[in-house]
Amino acid sequence: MLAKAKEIIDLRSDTVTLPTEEMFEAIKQAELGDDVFREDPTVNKLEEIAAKKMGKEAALLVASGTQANLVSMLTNTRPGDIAILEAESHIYWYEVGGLSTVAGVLPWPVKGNFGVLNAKNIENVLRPENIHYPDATVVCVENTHNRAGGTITTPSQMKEIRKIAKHHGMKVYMDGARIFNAAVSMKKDVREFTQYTDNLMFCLSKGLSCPIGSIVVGNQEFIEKARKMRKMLGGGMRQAGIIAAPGIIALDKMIPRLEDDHRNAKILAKGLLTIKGISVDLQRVQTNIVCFKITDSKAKAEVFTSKLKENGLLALPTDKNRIRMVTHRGIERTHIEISLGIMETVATNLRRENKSN
Ligand code: TLP
Repeated sequence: MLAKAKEIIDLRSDTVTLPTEEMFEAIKQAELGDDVFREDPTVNKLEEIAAKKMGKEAALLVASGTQANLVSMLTNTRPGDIAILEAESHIYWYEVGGLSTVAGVLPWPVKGNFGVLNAKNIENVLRPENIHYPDATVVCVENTHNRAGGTITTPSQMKEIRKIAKHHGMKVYMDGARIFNAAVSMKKDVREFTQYTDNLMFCLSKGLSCPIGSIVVGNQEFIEKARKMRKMLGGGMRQAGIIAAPGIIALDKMIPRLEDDHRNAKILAKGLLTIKGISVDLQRVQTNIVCFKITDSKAKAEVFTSKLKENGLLALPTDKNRIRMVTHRGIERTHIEISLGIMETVATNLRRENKSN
């Protein structure tokens, strides 16, 4: 008889979540049409629901978060413009430079406070009109901020950013891949955040458990142009209702449960605090992401995560000595307890090895 395979605990990302049974059923039952002709009723319904939920006029279903950001940047700017963004933002770090290579935009990175921009650090990089300078036309906010560890830009901070952006004639765009995590964590309606943006995107395929998809939201004119940009990028999809059907369930049912992920992330972070050789800033654990540092100068994040993997625990190294763990629907409290046990063992073993070397 075959031994039962040991369960792998996957904390690399909330993108690993699988669709629910109800989502699979909805995919099977979805009413379909050709979405390039705007004839897919399921896509049309999802876009309508998404726009309403975000307090904007219109929405557009796209393939991924990266495509959503690129479509939005192409729509918000002209080649040669400056986009002001946080120095460790996803658009700047992880999107293969599409902002520059495809949209022809000059990224102007600004260091935020744990990923959060403010009026002062934006104002510091703004320059008066001058024949030499490109136009800064958009400020991008990432909410929650991935590399900073899921930190939230609050509605009042958003308001401040909007004020300075508008004062200087710029648009406010939000990479809201995980904006529902921010809203749930602060117990606020998501529109309290989105009201300070001109347009934004959010992901269906992360904590909301959909297999594919992100949504760009904004006014009618913006979405019309974005639709064309999506087509240009090869993102015009046909019977995309099979993607939209689980998206409708996600927006209807999957948002409140993000609270469980936040609770588990806090338990994980507090547990990590007790492990020798690991440091974590609890203040930064605001949603479902936990970033921690390996403090032993000889230990490397890559080595640490490969040892975790040998023990059935998956995590992502994000720097030489930093590791990221993300909680999601596949992770229960018991998984957190098992993970902490594995972390303790690996940390202790590595300390011993480093001492004897
Ligand atoms: N982030 C992924 C990886 O790319 C790192 C993850 O596992 O967190 N904006 C933000 C803030 C994101 O975190 C991500 C995905 C994206 C955009 C891009 O979304 P996808 O992966 O759908 O292209």
